[in-house]
Amino acid sequence: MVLLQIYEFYSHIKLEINEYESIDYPYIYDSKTDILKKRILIIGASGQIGTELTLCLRKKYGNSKVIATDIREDDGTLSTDGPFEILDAMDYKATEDLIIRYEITEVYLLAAMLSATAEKFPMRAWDLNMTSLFNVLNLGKEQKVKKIFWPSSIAVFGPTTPKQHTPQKTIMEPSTVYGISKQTGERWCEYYHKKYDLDVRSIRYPGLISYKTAPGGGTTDYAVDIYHKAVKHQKYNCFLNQETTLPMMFIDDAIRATLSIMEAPKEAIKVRSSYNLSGLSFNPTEIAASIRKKLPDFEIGYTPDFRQKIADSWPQSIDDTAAQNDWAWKNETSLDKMTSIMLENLSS
Ligand code: AKB
Repeated sequence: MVLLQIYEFYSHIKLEINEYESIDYPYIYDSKTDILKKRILIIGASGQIGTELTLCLRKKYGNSKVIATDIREDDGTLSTDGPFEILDAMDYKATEDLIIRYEITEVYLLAAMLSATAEKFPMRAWDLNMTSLFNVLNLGKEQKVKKIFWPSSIAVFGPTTPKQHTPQKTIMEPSTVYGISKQTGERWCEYYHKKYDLDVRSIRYPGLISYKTAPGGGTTDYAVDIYHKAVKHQKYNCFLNQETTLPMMFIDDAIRATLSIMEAPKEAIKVRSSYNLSGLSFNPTEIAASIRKKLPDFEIGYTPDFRQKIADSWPQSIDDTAAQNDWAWKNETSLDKMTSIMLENLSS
């Protein structure tokens, strides 16, 4: 009986190592022991990035190794094949309990209030965005977790930032609550790294476009909403004006970037605030033109609202040389390719 259990234990490990070896990801520096011990906690897993990241990390490391959490009940997407727990990202004790119970080694903190909603609820946004970050930074400082991922955003830039090919280091005077919280968060990540040698890594995401889970409360959300209208053969009324060019990215590229930065060796990560990340840059007219290549009758109209001012304060394109040099980042999906994938998946 004991022998059988020992056999089962070792054959399980062997299977996991073999599964791991069969997956072809470019940046794998962890030892096999690290991989076997790896337990990942995703906070805010039901959101736009969280859903896809959880599914991808489970595929890579095994379903039981990736614990998805969110403040909302799951609809079955994340709880069917792996562990799912309800967690309020602002609750330090509950976060700590889960980290201990599941022997967590890495945390991805994705819970946040985005730009448009944050302008409506400034204090709630500040509370959520900062408290959740301090919770995980302090758990890291106490060595309860080894590695942390925290997303920043192009919202850290402001009206005085150069708009074209915005450099990694430049003037940053964000004019939105969300942008102020992300800029502050970046400073704290860098501080915890320098002062406590905490391995916290971050990316300044552009607007993300995906079909599995809708974004919620962002200024760049129009670039997802537009596809939902197009597949229903309805006209789209855009809340930004036709000239509003913003940095954007297809979700597959964003997930690949997230895995790459997290898997790069510690010494390779030279920016400990957050990395610029460039994907696509387009305005509403250009995305509509891309849709029309597939759906020639598609129509768009424009009624800019309060989100126009937010968008006008952000860059139009991003220089991501640092990410390219430090962890070999390269965007892959073009606007037309993304349009094909979005229309195909939203139609089926
Ligand atoms: C938003 O629009 O608020 C987000 C972002 C750019 O961080 N998508």
